[in-house]
Amino acid sequence: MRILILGGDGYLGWPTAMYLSRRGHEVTVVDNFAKRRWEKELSVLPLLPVPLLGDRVKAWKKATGLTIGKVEADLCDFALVKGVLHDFEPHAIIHYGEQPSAPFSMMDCHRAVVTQTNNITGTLNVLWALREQAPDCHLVKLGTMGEYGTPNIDIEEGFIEIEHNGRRDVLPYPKQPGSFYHLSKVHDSNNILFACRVWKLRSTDLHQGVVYGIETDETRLGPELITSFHYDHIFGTALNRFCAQAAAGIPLTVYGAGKQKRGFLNIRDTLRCVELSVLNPPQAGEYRVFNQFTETFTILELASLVKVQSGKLGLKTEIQHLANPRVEAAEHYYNARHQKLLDLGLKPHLLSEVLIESMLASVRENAHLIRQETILPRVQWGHAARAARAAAGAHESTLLPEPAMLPGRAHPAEG
Ligand code: USQ
Repeated sequence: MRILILGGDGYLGWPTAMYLSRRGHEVTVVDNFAKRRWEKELSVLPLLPVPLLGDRVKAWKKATGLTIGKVEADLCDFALVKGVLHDFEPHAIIHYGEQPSAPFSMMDCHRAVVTQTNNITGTLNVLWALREQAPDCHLVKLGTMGEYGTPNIDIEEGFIEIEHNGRRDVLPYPKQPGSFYHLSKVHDSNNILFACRVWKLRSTDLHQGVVYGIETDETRLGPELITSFHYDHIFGTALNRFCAQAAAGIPLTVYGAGKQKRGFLNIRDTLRCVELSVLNPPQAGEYRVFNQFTETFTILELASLVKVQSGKLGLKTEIQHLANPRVEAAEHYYNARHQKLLDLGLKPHLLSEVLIESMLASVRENAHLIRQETILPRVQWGHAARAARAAAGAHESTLLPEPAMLPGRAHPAEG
């Protein structure tokens, strides 16, 4: 198939491009390198320097003989998006091309606007370009499990049957997201659902959990084929951060008591889920949601697993309960359905001790590159920030001053 990967220079986009190229698809990557600019702007670069897209594509050709196309384009430029679809005539588009961080979106007004403008405008442009250039093309959109929040009932896959005043209907599942980033995905979902309904486009909205992992079969084919690994407080996600913290001898940063529960998946399963979606497209006019995660853990369970495994490697790891910088339920019911991808044939790579050990070992090799000042959370969601700002006489930012601690001097434990 001819497949376009939007945001194909990123943590998941690049491994997806290689994975699908290796399976015989004609792959072209579209990216405007915005993520690389945000990383520089905030001084939160990935653990290892990531080769430029041009060099990655050359390295891929050298390693496999296969060609991955590349186009530099901003999805917020409609003429460019339309031009790419016109030239490439894709059978499927995989859309990762969004600002992916919740803390980034909660940092200040500017970043909240950047997140929502970039994400929502980009997706709207893709929808209009599909309508005009490729109405049969299948849009596989990366959404997030965070769209649902943590309701006190079971979470379904996108839709829920409701009985109200004696009548029944199947309606979009209620969304209670926890950041302006997660909200941007909800707005996207609504726009995509609408476009499928009125224009008969077809789309799979992958409500993905928190991804972990450094390696895929393709990134292992050469040092220039690595993907970006973030451990910082902006772009790093929970398990990846904990592994980096353990490798660097820093206490693990559990927010609050760590009883918040989330869905997780291995980066290898992200690739397979996307492939399964592409190979099994929906009907014209169909908008479907797959909940894309394989296991649920509390944050404290994850930290405890990392602590035990790092102990086996001779690392002495502490768990530190920080005051939670986010506004999220501290303890809650969480039971989310994730059946549809299993029905299509997904065989999950479940989190094992071996995997944590190999992640730890791999990060440990480069532990000297870890910049400790980027670890502690500095973006506050709620009133704590207001108080801190008032105390500092500042107005505009929820970014707290750079902490002087590490390791040893802890934020107050929340228990
Ligand atoms: N957390 C900690 N300590 C840390 C980092 C995170 O306790 O050092 C906690 C957070 O409070 C939160 C949970 O871990 O309860 C997950 O946080 P995260 O930073 O790993 O993930 P999140 O902000 O939810 O976002 C990530 C990706 C995003 C994706 C989302 C899937 O950055 O692109 O959409 O995971 S989900 O969480 O299912 O919405």
